[in-house]
Amino acid sequence: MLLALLSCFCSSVLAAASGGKLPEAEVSIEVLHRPFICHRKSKYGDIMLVHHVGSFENGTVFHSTREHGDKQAVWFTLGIREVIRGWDKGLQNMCAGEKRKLIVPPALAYGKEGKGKIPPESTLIFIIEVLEIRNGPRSHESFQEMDLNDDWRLSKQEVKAYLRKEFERHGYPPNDTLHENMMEDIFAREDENKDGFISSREFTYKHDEL
Ligand SMILES: [Ca+2]
Ligand SMILES: [Ca+2]
Repeated sequence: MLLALLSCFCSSVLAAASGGKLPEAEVSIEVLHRPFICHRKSKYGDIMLVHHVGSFENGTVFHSTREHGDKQAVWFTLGIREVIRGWDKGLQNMCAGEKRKLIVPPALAYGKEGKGKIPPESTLIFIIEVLEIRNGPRSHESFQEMDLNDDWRLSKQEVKAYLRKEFERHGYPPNDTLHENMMEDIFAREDENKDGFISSREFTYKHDEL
């Protein structure tokens, strides 16, 4: 978290030093298909299963999940920079079954350097189809599940109870020493104001850069 804050601070300093405001790059979103029934819409922290086709502006396809590799759809977490920023920005509020076309400028994709098959300064076009949306580990729902007494903050006992339950769920024997160490580790990282509780704000990912 501290690192995220520092990098954010540095980039705003750089932007200021380079002589004022850089226009924020935008991703263009076109909804190609939206299902009639939509039980939930994607939001930051959700994990999403998608098929996608990525191409350059000239139409050359550089990746297609249905054609390449193991031909499986891929899971990723929305909003945590696991994927390019263009996806984090462009895949919010989607329904399972929805299909979108995103036009992602280089600033929200692989930028000046490029990556692998992607040359520097490439605008990328994606057709993305969402197969499934689930609660990620940082979702509001997960927080509520951990917050046993509904006071909107997680105590050390609540975090330990959660760890014990998760271990059981995955078939591991409870291990108090391990739970204690994991809990201390979690609090060292997440309890930013060191008041002995993880607030819902501290729990949720920061999205400063999105
Ligand atoms: Ca609580
Ligand atoms: Ca706290």
